[in-house]
Amino acid sequence: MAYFRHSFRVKKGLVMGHETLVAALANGGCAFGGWVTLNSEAMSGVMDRAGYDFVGFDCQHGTLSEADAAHMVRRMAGVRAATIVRVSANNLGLIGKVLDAGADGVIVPLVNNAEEARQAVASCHYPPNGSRSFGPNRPGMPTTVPELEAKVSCFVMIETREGLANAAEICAVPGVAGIVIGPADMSIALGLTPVEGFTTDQIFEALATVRAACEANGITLGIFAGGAAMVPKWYGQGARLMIIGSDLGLLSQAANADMAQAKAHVTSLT
Ligand code: 3PY
Ligand code: MG
Repeated sequence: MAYFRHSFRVKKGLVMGHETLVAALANGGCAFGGWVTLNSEAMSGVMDRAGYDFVGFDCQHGTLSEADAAHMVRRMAGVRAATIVRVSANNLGLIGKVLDAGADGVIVPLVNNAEEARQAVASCHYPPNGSRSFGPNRPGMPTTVPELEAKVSCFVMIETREGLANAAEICAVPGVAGIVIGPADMSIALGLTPVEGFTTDQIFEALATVRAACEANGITLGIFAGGAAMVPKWYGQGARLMIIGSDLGLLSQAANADMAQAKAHVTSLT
């Protein structure tokens, strides 16, 4: 593809960006994401080097805006990991901004029904298939509409009571690449505490509903896993795209462990 040929950081034969995501999900495989919530290019570099299949940028709950994410995505031209941005809202301008920078996909939060899912998909496609405006701005990106459209995956989140009730129609919208479950918001929708979505089995029934709708339409079921230790649990529920580690979470875990180790050393010496 043209955007591979033009990138000077790409080594011949290496799988890159969108293709990394496709390869990870092929034949029932799992795609694992590292999650960037801090507005720092150092974070995206660390995530790519760690070997995640995709690097996700969180404009909904992270400290970065879509403009910040676009800047970081643009700097990731030619890297191995795919880049996926969770936009802060289901909005044509915001989605266009990150796709113009070369993002390989978007995750659109809080999608409640088929109409909202169609809107998300339309923002990823040019007329007559959608409403995206033309303006790719990362050097080396493809220049034709079919190539630009082919490299973009549109994931939508089901994490509300209404979204859950409409899971079948949302999953049937052409162009939806997959569903991402937000366990915290889903828990709230079900009358639970946000943390119960991760620590109990109480959202399993809701997950099974979404899983069935995904399987009926041949699309991917994804989830914010809450850590690598949770992979077996979600894998068993059918999830094949998992966001497992965030910069802030991993950093605070490491910092806590580091400090505990330092204190333990001093205790053992005194
Ligand atoms: C949720 O758990 O609701 C999420 O969206 C994770 O960020
Ligand atoms: Mg959420």
